[in-house]
Amino acid sequence: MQADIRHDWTTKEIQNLFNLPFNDLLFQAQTVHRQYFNPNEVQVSTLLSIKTGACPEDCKYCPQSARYDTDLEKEKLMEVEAVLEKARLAKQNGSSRFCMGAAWRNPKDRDIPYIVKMIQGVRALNMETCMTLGMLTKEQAITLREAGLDYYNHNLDTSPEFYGEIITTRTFQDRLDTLENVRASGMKVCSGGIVGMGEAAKDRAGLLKSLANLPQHPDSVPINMLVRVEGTPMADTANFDHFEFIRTIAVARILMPKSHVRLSAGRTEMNEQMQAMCFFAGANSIFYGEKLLTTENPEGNQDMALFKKLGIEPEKREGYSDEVTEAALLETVAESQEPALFYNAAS
Ligand code: SAM
Ligand code: DTB
Ligand code: SF4
Repeated sequence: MQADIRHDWTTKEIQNLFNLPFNDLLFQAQTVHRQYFNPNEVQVSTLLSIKTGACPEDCKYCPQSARYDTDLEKEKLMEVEAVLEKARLAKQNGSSRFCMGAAWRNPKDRDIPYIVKMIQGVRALNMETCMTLGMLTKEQAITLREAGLDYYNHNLDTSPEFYGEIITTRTFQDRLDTLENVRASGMKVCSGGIVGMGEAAKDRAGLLKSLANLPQHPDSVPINMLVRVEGTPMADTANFDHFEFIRTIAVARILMPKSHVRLSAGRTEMNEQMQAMCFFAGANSIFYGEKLLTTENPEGNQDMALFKKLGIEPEKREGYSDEVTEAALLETVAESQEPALFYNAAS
């Protein structure tokens, strides 16, 4: 019997899942995971920052906000051809999805023609396209969809109750409105959040409840562990308990059985065993490549070495005719002979 797809989760039910004995929670999550996915496949995407820094928003975690002094090199919107060059490289390295992010509150109408060319160019490489550009109007969402954008990432970030502690320049409702515009346009929704920002356990439950009770579950749910960047108000936030992180992945898997749950930012703080536990808890997507948007990510060969140790293969795209990228990834997996025992793990 397959787990029901529900949109009426209560806070109590979610807290009860979080409070299960660890083994019971992981067993339940892995059981649900196997009902909808091959447990030995993980989807891989590459990220590129197409416009970096000088963002007018005040998200307290973010190195790209103009309000914090983070030593970041600001960059204007990249040239279309430079973006496509990076996409070609990502494809050669085995990625089948290319995600482009901009440090904007929202795209301006003058940016849209360039954005459209980027989408069309990446599509022409036979890669899936994803963008995260801030808030979108209905019309902008339709334009991006018509250009061929497959996914739009827009995170809820945290619970509605904690949200005001983290961002004051846009509301939680603004985020829900953008998600509604993306959904209505027919694009696939990627939406998740960040843990480890000093939120309470009830806020992690509140974030997952908000995601799971959307009219449709997001197709992808990135769970980020806060990357503490010097100069941001969150630089000195306490270490986040790794077991609580794994529990968050497991509960996301149980609440949203058909969604790809992405083990997202924060992996350079996690050793291989921790990441393996996250995959067991139901994470089945990662960002691949040495950089996220502005911060470090594990090297691609480390990830492939880990995949090899765990018998994981990169997920094949549905209806995907071009075998080149999968072949490239599998070759890298085969070549990864001497994997590092740990990433930049403190433990
Ligand atoms: N500016 C757009 C926006 O905010 O929607 C798109 C880019 S923004 C960097 C995308 C997401 O990255 C944020 O919503 C947040 O969840 C995540 N993020 C940013 N900085 C982070 C950090 N230091 N640690 C973890 N996740 C982070
Ligand atoms: C998401 O949820 N995580 C990614 C992606 N969506 C765009 C971004 C993580 C950013 C981490 C901080 C940085 O590299 O700037
Ligand atoms: Fe700007 Fe996005 Fe960073 Fe917020 S998360 S400061 S909107 S780039």
